[in-house]
Amino acid sequence: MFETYRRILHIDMDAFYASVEQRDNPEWKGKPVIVGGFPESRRGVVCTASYEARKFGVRSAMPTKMAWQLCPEAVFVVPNFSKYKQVSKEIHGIFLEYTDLVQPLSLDEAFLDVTMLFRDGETATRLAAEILRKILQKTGLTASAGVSFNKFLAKIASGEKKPFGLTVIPPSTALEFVARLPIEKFWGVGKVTAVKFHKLGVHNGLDLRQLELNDLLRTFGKSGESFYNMARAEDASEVKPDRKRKSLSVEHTFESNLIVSQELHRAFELLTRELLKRSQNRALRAKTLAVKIRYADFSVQTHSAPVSNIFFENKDSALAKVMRLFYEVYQAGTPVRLLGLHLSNFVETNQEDLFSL
Ligand code: TTP
Ligand code: MG
Repeated sequence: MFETYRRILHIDMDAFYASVEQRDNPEWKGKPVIVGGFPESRRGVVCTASYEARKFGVRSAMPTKMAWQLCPEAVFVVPNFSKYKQVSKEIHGIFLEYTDLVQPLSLDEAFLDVTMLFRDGETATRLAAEILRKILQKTGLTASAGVSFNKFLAKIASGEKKPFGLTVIPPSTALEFVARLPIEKFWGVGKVTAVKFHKLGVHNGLDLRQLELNDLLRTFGKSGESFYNMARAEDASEVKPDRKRKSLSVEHTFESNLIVSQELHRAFELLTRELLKRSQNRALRAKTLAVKIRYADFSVQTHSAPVSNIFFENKDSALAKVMRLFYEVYQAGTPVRLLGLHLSNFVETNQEDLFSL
């Protein structure tokens, strides 16, 4: 029913702080805007620059003084973090409409694991486009998205066509993509590592792929293995959601509507397994379980009930509980388009508790 490779999105706002300032000061639109410490202060650095300012060579982390020399006509603005945090909240709210598997990396970017929502890559791409549109609608700001089957590639992809770009790296082109990727773009390659690689004659992914695992381990320690994997377009790291999440849901839209009871049962079996896996990964126990049904006519029904510890300890009793809730409200014989499970009212446990219970 579900494909074997994952669907990961990486969403990153374009020239984030500067775009917020341009949005709120329309007279600055289309102009070079630099957000950072004031140029008079010797220690000020640039947080970010609008795309117009980047044409002059202005970059994040550059001393503001240097930015001022490169682009004296720019509008210099001090950062207003509470405003950026507000926008950040709004975009994360949008992500959470789709999945709980959201891992924020900073105020303006996050990974989303949408594997459970779809069967084909094309749909994940459409979802990414929908999210970009929603962000624009709700915040008036643009973001860029990367879609791929692991975090490493999704993150690289989102940077490929900025601003307001969407890039997909499917499994069929991933090796070729990585082969051409400059070594500086691999995760964990800073200035020092880049120099080491250059000395070894490694300038891109293809060069990197020629190195043996043992050599990489010897030269780079633990990171050697991740370089070895990335060169092969592999990255097994998971999207780790914010632990403070207060709810967890899994849902699946079916390609053709379900009506046969065995199919419904099978779908819930997979959803229940995924739900338990995710709550275990996150060492979370919920007190409330809800079942969601979207019928073919798009009407939605939800039904919830309390759950006890046994739900998390035994997958058969978990499934039995799910099926009981479902049949309490299901309009028998009506075709179903989507099924979902939702846990809420979390109490945080730690891994030790999970095993000793
Ligand atoms: P980025 O996403 O790295 O940059 P950006 O959103 O400004 O531009 P891009 O279109 O290339 O994604 O960082 C997000 C915000 O984080 C950025 O707007 C300002 C802040 N930031 C700093 O304060 N200092 C830094 O060195 C960097 C890189 C970012
Ligand atoms: Mg950004």
